Amino acid sequence: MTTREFPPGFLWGAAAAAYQIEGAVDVDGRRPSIWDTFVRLPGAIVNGDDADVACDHYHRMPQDVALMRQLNLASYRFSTAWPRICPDGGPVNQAGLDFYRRLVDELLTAGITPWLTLYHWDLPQALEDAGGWTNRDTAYRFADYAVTVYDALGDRVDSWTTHNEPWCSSFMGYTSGGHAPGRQEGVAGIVAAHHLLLGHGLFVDEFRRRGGTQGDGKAVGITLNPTVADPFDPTRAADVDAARRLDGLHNRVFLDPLFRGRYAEDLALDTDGMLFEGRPWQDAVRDGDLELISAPLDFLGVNFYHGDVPAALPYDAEPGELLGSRIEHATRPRQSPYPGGGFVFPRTGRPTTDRDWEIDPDALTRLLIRLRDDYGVPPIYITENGAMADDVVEDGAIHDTARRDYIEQHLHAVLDAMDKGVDVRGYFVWSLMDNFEWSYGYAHRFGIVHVDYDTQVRTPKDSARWYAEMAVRNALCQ
Ligand code: IFM
Repeated sequence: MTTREFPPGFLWGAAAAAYQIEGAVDVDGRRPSIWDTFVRLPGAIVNGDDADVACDHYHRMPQDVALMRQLNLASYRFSTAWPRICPDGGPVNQAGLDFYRRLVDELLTAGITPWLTLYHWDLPQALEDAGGWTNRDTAYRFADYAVTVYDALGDRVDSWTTHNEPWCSSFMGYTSGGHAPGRQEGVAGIVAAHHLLLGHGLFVDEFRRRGGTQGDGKAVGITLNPTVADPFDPTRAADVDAARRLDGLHNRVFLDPLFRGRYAEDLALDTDGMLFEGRPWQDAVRDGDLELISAPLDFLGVNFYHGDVPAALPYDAEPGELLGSRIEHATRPRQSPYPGGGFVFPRTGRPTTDRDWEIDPDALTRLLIRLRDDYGVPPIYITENGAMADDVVEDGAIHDTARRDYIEQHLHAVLDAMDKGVDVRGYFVWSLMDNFEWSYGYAHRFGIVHVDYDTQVRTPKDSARWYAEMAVRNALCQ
């Protein structure tokens, strides 16, 4: 048996998010979020699914924590629901806050470290009605909400993440329209991104003012979903430029303000002449914003599933040659999430998951090295990684070998980066259990635990048993 060990203290966890698992959307004072509205738009979600019940985690939380313990998880990454805690974005709803108090207490009693994310895409609908993330005021409302959660749980939760994948909240929500709130307004995605970052910076400032420091065991960070952008044909100048633009609009639009205190110049050139409400997106950036946004962080969360290999248009593709063409999509029209677009994603020939995402663990290693070399980022936690698979239940068991292999390959990729000196401190598999996969509804399963949505019975898959064993050994063993 060959063994590759992780350093002592490496954090083994699993992740989930409020809207994807909780259900109970109108219980104890919760009010609608943008996703409650979006799921009801015709064609927005595959099969017309909604998350009204989801995994009913709100009512089954103690049993779910017991399951985490059974799986030897050292940490559980969850998000608090803004529309439970500040239902219309304003006054605090004690009953909503109490749910997370109970969750945190349950986790601590089980010896599981809570890893709390403040925003995983469920903006209160009332705030969207006032302009959502394109309205600067939303950043201040976010900071108020985040401080409320910190003041309530800061004595028991050490690790605080502001946003999960702000690229999705901004570019998928306001440029592509494929995610809630479903707006398709070009550079509105960048304006939204800036306000998400501002909200992040405002909370980090409050966190420090309240004495949140690593010396006191408290840590604050953000989770991004950076990609590796490789040109489809490295000898074609247009593809090389497409990769540069993709890198700008996916990675650098967040990494530069967070870790360099500025926006990249080529982003301005790429978006020249594209206006939001008649003005350049840069008008959203006010004096002092970038100082707040670039305040030092204690960790960076990295969510990784695949790299991206763009080919510039015009690109002649047969049906089925582009990634994503083999899966069922929601029927509501969506735009490219990249303002200006101009590129597509042809298959490179690599194997794919059942989600039609190409599997390229080496891209994760390269990404981690780049984050260190180009941005000098703080310690990294892989806050999401995992695979969607069309699982089959056979005699009550789920032999999800492809998911297990995917996780194992990516853990090796993490170790490869660590061997080259990158400071990675933990790994959270996505996801603890099957759940509401946004515009794909329940059709796409990512869990290491199977959920029967008719009975709510949870069944650990083979990947969960394997992961639990690796977590105890703190090593990959073959
Ligand atoms: O389910 C999502 C999660 O909410 C954010 N990161 C990607 C996952 C899989 O698509």
